[in-house]
Amino acid sequence: MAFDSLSERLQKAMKKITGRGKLHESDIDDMLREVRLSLLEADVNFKVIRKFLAAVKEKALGAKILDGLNPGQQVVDIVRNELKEVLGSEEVELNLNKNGLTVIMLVGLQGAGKTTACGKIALYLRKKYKKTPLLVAADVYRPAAVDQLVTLAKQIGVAYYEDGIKTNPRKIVKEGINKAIKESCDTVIIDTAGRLQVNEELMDELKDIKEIARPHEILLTVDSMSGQDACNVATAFNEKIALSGVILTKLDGDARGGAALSIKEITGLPIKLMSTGEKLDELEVFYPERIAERILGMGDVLSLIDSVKENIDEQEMEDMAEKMLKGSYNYNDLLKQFKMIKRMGSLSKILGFLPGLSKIKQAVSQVDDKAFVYMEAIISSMTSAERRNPKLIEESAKRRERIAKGSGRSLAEVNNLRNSLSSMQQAMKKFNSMTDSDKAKMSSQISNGNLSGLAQGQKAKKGKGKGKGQFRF
Ligand SMILES: Nc1nc2c(ncn2[C@@H]2O[C@H](COP(=O)(O)OP(=O)(O)OP(=O)(O)O)[C@@H](O)[C@H]2O)c(=O)[nH]1
Ligand SMILES: [Mg+2]
Repeated sequence: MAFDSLSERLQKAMKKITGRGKLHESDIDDMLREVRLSLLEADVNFKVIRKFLAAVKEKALGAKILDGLNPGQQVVDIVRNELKEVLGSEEVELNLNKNGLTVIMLVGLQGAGKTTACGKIALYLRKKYKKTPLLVAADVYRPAAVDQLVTLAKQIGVAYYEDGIKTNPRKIVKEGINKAIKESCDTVIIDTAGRLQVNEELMDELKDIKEIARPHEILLTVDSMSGQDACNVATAFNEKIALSGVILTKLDGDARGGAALSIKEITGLPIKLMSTGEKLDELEVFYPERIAERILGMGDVLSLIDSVKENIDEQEMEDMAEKMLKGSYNYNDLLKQFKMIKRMGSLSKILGFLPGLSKIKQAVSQVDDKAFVYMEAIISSMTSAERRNPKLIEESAKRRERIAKGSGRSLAEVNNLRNSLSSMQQAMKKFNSMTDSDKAKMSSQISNGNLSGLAQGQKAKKGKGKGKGQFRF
C-alpha cells in the first residue's frame, strides 16, 4: 500500500513522545527531526515540510500542552491535524451541475491514469448520484486510446462518442456533447491525450477543448508515484488551463507520499478523488482526515464502513443475521459471506482500514486471498446436504476425511473451518441469551459507530477466557 514507509517512520517518531508523563522542548525537537526525515524520504516538497514542522512546533509548545495531561497524545493530535491540513483539510465534492449538463474534462501526463479514471468516474457518478454519463474519446494520438475508452464504456454500460483518430479532437468534443444532449445524458466525461512532458501543442489543444466544452471540472490526473514532481506538472497545467482539482491515482502501489502531501499546499488545488486499483470500482473520495489518520496508524474505520455499505447488500445481511440468530447458519451462508468480503477487496485491504493492525496486515497479505480460496475449495467438496446441515460434518470424522481428500486440503484445515462455523453459531446463541438491554446496548454501540466501545466489550469477553465467535484462519 501507498505511504507504508512514511506511515511506519512517522509512527515510530510518534511513539517517542507518547506514553510519557512530561515532555520537554528537546523531546519535541527530537520528534520533529524524525518527522522531517520521514517527510524528506517520502519526497515531500521542502517548503511544505518547513511549514508543516513550524506549525507543529508552534502548537506543541503552546502554553498548556507540555504541562497538561497526556502531552504526548496532544502532540500526536497536533501532528494529525497538520497532516490533515496539508492533505487539504476537508474533502471537496465534484462540482456537478444540478440543472443541466455537467461536463468533466480529464487532463494529465501520459500513463497517469486518465482513461481509466474516465471510466471510474462514470461508474462512480452513476452509482452515487444516479447520473447518466457519456464518455468522449478525444485522445486521437494513440491508436489504442479510443478502443480503450470504448471498451470501458461498454464494460460499465454507459454511452460514448468516438470518431476514430483522424478527426480533430475539438470536433470530437463538440459532437460528443451534442450526442449527450440528444440522448438525454446528463454528464459528459472527456478523455484527452497525454504527453510525456507538458508541451505547447497539447496545451493549445486543451485550451481549445476547454473553450468548446466549458467544463465544470478540469481534473488533473496525477500518478501518486510521481512524488513532488507532480507539483511542477500541476503548476504548468494550472497556469495554462486553470484546473479545478486533482485525481490521485495508483494509491494501491508503493507511492511514498510526496505527491499527496505536496500538491494542495504548493498549487492550492484540492485532491478530489483517489484511485486505489485497476478495477473500475476502485475510486474513492479523497478525505484528508481519514488519510492523515491512516498514515498515523489510527486506521480508517469510516472508510471501512463506507466500503461495507457500498458492497454489502443490506437485505442479504439481515437475512444472514436472522439465520445466525435462529442457529440455522450453514456453509452456504459462509460461502456467501466470503463472496461479500471479496467484493470489498482483499482481506489485507480491509485490515488496512483498522487501527494498529499494520503488522497483522503485512502477515495476512501473504496468505489472505489464498485462505479464502482454500476454504471455498473445502466447502465445494461438501455435498449439498452437508452444506445445509453442518451437523452432518460435526458428527462424522469420515465425512471430514472425505472432504479433506476431495478438496486437496489437510484434515486440520477442514477441522478449523468446522470449528469456526460452530464457534460462530455458539456466539450467536450466546447473543440470543443476552438480556434485551444488553442487546440494545450492543446495537446502539454499533449504530453510533462507537466501535471502540464495542472493541472494549470484545476485549472484556476475551479476558474471561472465552473469545468465541472469532473467525480463525
Ligand atoms: N494499480 C493501479 N493501476 C492503475 C490505476 N489507475 C490506472 N492504472 C493503470 O495505469 C495504466 C495507465 O492508465 P491509463 O488510464 O491508460 O492512463 P492514461 O493517462 O489514459 O494514459 P495515456 O492515454 O497513455 O496518456 C493502465 O495499465 C491502468 O490500468 C490505479 O489506481 N492503480
Ligand atoms: Mg489514455
